[in-house]
Amino acid sequence: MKKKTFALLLSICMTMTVTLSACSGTDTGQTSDTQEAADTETAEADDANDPSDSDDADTEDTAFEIGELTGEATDYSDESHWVHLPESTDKEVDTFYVYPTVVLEVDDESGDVPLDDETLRQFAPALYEEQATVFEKSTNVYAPYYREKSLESLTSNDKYDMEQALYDGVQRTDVYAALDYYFDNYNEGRPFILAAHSQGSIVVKIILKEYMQAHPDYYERMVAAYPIGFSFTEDDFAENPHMKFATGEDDTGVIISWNTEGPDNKDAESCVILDGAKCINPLNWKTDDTYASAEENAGSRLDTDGDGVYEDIIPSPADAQVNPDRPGSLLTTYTDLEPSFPQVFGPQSFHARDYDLFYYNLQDNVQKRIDAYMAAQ
Ligand SMILES: [Ca+2]
Repeated sequence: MKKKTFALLLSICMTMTVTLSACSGTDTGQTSDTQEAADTETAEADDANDPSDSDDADTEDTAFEIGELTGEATDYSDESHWVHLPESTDKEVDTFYVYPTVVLEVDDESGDVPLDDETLRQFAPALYEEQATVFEKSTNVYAPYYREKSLESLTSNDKYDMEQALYDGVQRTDVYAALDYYFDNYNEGRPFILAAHSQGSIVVKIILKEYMQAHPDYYERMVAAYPIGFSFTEDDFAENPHMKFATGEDDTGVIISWNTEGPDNKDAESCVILDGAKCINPLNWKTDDTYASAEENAGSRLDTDGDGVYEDIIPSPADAQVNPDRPGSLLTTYTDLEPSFPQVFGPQSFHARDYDLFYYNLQDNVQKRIDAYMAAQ
């Protein structure tokens, strides 16, 4: 069976019934640093203010506690639990990439997709090829498998509750364990980038709010976070003053995000656009509504025939403008694209093309922020 893009998969699944076999989980019972920390914290809740109680080197310097985790973490010492590990670490910076929603529905009440799910195993690597390859030019890219929520399960939550569903679920447990394993065994002190799309970006929001606050020693090495295709809101930043949204093309330690839409999504309900969402334009790296014509687009990368091979579209017809009337929305007048799952994103969302349309500007920007980070050391 040929690989297809997420959008194509969605469009197919909208017109046919997909039967997904119920698969057993892949837990191995390994306990992560974070799980240990959470267990320790739970056991010592009554005297949590005494720092001498903690035996975890990563958390003893901070009063910030990671909330109790759900379930047993996936074993990330097993390389089959990674979508991608770099063949060499010849770059000075890493990327940790969290994939978006891959599986539409599972035959399990939890909505959690087991790591041996056939659809997940087929299409998570396809999503990696589509999105995470943009970071390969400048970084060593690490991408864990994690038990994501199916699209059906995730979008059955009110959009304001999707973050809570992933926080309470095994998604946070898995990705924290993957981060623990990555920092303990792979990172070797290098600066890093967090990257994600859609559901993965909600997970990265949780990482930024909680995991990074519990690990300030890691957080200070974060060049930038690219959790694209979800909303980071004014409330998020007010409640988490350690998080900052990007204001230009080369600020570091910041969050970069947008949601690509055509004009017809003007008043649409979209599960990824939250009230007060911020947006940066990937063509001119402005957060105001300064228009960027397609001439500023360094190139798109699309799989127009769905064979899994991406073609460079240079010059690209995609322009972009931060939508002044719809916070969080990046407006493009290039609408000759299949909309992404209108039932959840609105009639003219190009959610599944957030990376593709601006691929080469994004690739350039990654290098620019790395250069700025290195110059400041
Ligand atoms: Ca193709």
